This record gives sequence, C-alpha cells and structure tokens, in this order.
Amino acid sequence: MKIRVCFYLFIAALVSVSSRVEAAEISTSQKTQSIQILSAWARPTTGPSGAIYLELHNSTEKDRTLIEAKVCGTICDHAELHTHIHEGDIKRMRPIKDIVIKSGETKSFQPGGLHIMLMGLKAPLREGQKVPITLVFDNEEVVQQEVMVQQLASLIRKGDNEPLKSCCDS
Ligand SMILES: [Cu+2]
Repeated sequence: MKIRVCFYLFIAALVSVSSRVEAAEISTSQKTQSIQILSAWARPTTGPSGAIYLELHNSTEKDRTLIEAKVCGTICDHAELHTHIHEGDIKRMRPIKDIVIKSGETKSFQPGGLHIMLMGLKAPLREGQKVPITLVFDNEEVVQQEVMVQQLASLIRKGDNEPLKSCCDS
C-alpha cells in the first residue's frame, strides 16, 4: 500500500514537473516568436545610404509596434524607419517614428514603401554581404536577423511587380 502511494506521488510529481516545463517552453517560444521576419534583403549600394526591405509577421493576438531598427556602427552611422509619401506626382521618403504591425498581419517593407534606411554607410554594401539588424518593439521584444545584400531581380516573385524606385541610393 505504501509503495502504491509513493508511486502515485511520484507520478503526480512527474506530471507537475512536465507541465511546468511545457509552460516554460510555451512562454519562451511566444516571447521569441511573436514577430517573425519572413524575408529580408538589402540592395547593393554605391552612395552614402542604403535600405533594408523585409516582411514582418505578427503571430500574436496583440498589435505590435516597431519602434527602432539598429545596425552595427561598423556598417553605418545609424538606421531610421522610413516610409514614402506622395507630393503631387513625386514620391518622397520620410522618417517615421514607428510602424504598427497588427495582430495576424504581415507587413511588407519594400522599394517605394516602408524601409529601414541605413544612414552614413561606412563602406558600400556588396552583394553577398550580410548585415546584422536588431528590431526593437514597444513591448521590449527584440528580433535579430542577418540581412543578405542582393539585387532586387533575384527576389521578384510571382505577382510582386512593384517597380524599383530610386529613393535610397540618391
Ligand atoms: Cu529612406
């Protein structure tokens, strides 16, 4: 009888430990995966500035706001969040304070639209180079990714025919 009680206690302890481990795993994965970078790339550059384009997916039930993009100081002076606005027939880029990614939304940063602007490049971005970026969100979540430098032509997908606007190399 005593052995049986011990056995039940042992099982109960196992279940409790495993459910705690499970809970810890879930909270960790939610923390690290609430915003996913689906794709990211940067164009090779010739001028003093560059741009990073990506797709961010918010898999959480809450809206998230991108408040800052950081790039290593050996790559450029600093990074800014930019968008494009229409001024008459001309599209101009402008810095913006933050970018909201709604719950379940995939937000595309692409030429002629949202982008992460790299200001004061220390050296031209060359094809095949990887640029490490850090994205900071309003809930203090941080997402890091290495961004490949490549030509737009290699990334054009079916139905993705947004023409390239010269906004960031000038
Ligand atoms: Cu820009």
